Amino acid sequence: MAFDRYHIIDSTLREGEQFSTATFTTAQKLEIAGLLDDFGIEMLEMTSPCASPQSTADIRAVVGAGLNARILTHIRCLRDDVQRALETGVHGLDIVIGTSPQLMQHSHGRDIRQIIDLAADVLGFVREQAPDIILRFSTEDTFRSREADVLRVYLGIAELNLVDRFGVADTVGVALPQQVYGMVSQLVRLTGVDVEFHGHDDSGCAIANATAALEAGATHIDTTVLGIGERNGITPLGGLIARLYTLDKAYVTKYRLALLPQVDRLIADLCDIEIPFRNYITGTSAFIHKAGIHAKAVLADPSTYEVIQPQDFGLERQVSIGHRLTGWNAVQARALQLGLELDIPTLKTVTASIKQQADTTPLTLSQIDGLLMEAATQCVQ
Ligand code: HCA
Ligand code: CU
Repeated sequence: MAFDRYHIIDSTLREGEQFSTATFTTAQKLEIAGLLDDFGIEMLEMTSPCASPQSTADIRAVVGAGLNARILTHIRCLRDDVQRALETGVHGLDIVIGTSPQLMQHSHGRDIRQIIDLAADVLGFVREQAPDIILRFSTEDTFRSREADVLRVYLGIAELNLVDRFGVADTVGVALPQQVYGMVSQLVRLTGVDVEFHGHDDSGCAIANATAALEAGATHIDTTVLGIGERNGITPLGGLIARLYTLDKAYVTKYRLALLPQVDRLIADLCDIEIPFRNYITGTSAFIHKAGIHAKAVLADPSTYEVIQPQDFGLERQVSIGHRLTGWNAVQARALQLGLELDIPTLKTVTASIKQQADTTPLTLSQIDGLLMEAATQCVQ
């Protein structure tokens, strides 16, 4: 299990740029990179310098910012791409080539033997040019590739002793956690090389799959802020943090958790989208308790219905009161916040009144406050 020695590779500046509404300026990339660096992300992956002149300049700019995070760029398995990437001064190369039948036929037209030969040539070229650069080799669409093909490629490359890390990618979001566990544990056992997992979320398993990868010994997980990426994206940074936090908070305390709301907000604003209401940790409803039974228990001890402590992320829980599912304990808590000490029969009467009105329309907090004040005045009289 690699939960206590994993690194996050945040790819908001690469996979994230492939999200439908993402086009970051240089200044925005610097702002994102700076904030993720403050958060404590260990590695940031950036779009290939071959994508456009601005992409090349942006890598130089982010490398020049002198962050603690290592800056990686994502390139095809081609000598020319390596050359262009090395010229930017980047700290690491993430090299990728497709191994699924679909990609072998429609993307590069090579068979498995030719993929191994090409990778040996390109990875050897990297080491000649930049002996110390961080070097990762990954098979795109790993989980629709034939397992025998994938293992042949990785074993062939592991023998050459050129790379620091292998990557497995669930490019179309079809893998199940058990499949990810199986593939990653085989790679760890057979090659002894560090393994990175990159998982898309087309069918909702991206966080579970990243967790399975860590359980199997993966050392690096790819994320993007809010999960942005091609189609509906990849493992979201906040979602991975939530998953690991609930296994053991110690797995995530190396990060500055209180910055997460700012990180999610920045990307939502730059992409002109909302943070989804049900988002992990930062969604508007993530810490709202509603039903009377829940509210009562949470007011007595938040851990009854809360596995994540909002204050660790600079956030606050809310107890929703003005609806038909409310209970007098929640109403009492609000009264006490207002400095009103009402007896239980009075609180129950106010609660009954809230429920009756809320059957038609939920009440606002100020309407509830009005009812409580009124009840307090009547008690005094
Ligand atoms: C891509 C595909 C990729 C690569 C992942 C990786 C994927 O957009 O180029 O290199 O680990 O999902 O396979 O993002
Ligand atoms: Cu991807």
